[in-house]
Amino acid sequence: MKKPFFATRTRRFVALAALLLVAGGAWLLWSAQRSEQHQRHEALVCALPAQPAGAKHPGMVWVPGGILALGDTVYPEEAPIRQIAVDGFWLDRTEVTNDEFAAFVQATAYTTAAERPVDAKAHPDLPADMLLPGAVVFISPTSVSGQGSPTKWWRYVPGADWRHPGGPATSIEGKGTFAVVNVTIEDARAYARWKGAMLPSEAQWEWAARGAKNQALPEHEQPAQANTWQGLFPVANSADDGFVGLAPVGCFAPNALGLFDMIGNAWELTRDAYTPSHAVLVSQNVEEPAPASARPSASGDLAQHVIKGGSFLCAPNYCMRYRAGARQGQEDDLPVSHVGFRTLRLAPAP
Ligand SMILES: [Ca+2]
Repeated sequence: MKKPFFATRTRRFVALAALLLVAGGAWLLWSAQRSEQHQRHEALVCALPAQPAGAKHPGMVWVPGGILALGDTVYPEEAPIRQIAVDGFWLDRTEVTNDEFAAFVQATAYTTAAERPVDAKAHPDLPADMLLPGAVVFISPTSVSGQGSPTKWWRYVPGADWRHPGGPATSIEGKGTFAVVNVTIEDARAYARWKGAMLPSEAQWEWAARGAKNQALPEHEQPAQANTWQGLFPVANSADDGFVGLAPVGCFAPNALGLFDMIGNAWELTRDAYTPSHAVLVSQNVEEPAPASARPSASGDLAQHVIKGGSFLCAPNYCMRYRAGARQGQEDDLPVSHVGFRTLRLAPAP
């Protein structure tokens, strides 16, 4: 039987309205998401949750002890996985910020390594312009050619330091809550000593990043709640996480312990000397080793310390080091624009 014209027209109208409703909803959702991302691009401060009044160690969280499965299976330097006991400790809930570092510099008149000439004796082969005070800065290449070579995106920039993260023409004005970068192990140690704290060992750092859990099957996916690199490194950064470069601390959800940005944003210095695997376990639980020097080690390599957590430059196609078990060596006297730190305190549990 032929359907009445009116009923057919009504159904068409209802179908069209439903389609428009769905499309409109999708558009609104997309707009809201883009708007949120846009706002995060603009963010210069991300609010941190209040800590209880009378907190024993303000700005720190308690990390209970346990047995850590140290390491991972993605890159050779993460192997072998070792079981290691870690005692409890307090850890900064964020990376040290520019404001916090500025307070230290103001109180002590400290001059960072990047603000001093490079030790020519330690680096006899460096050209004169690389002996000037400065730091190594990431500069995104404009062409895809030669993108396999780090020299295409890392430049030694005279005048780059913690106050001028990208070089003399840049500043940290308005970026007091951003992670401090372009600091060396010596700088980080000086700050930590001033605070009555120390740098975490690799094991302590990794245990905290894992939320004080012995993870039998660590995650290898690029995390959503971290400032990393989305797109094809080093040429295409879609910044879906809201940030092309560094972010203020605390813009992403904390881990189960309340620690922010353990993964991504800035790499974090540890107090452990770097070795190319966990075959020889150097990670210390409590001892602070003697200060390192930039002189070549017995093997002839420049002394390095372990950095953890990856940075805003970690991408799936190049550096899947946005994982708790990932690690890298960082030259002791080389300030870099993606390396910062946080501090640890050995004190009784709350
Ligand atoms: Ca990012």
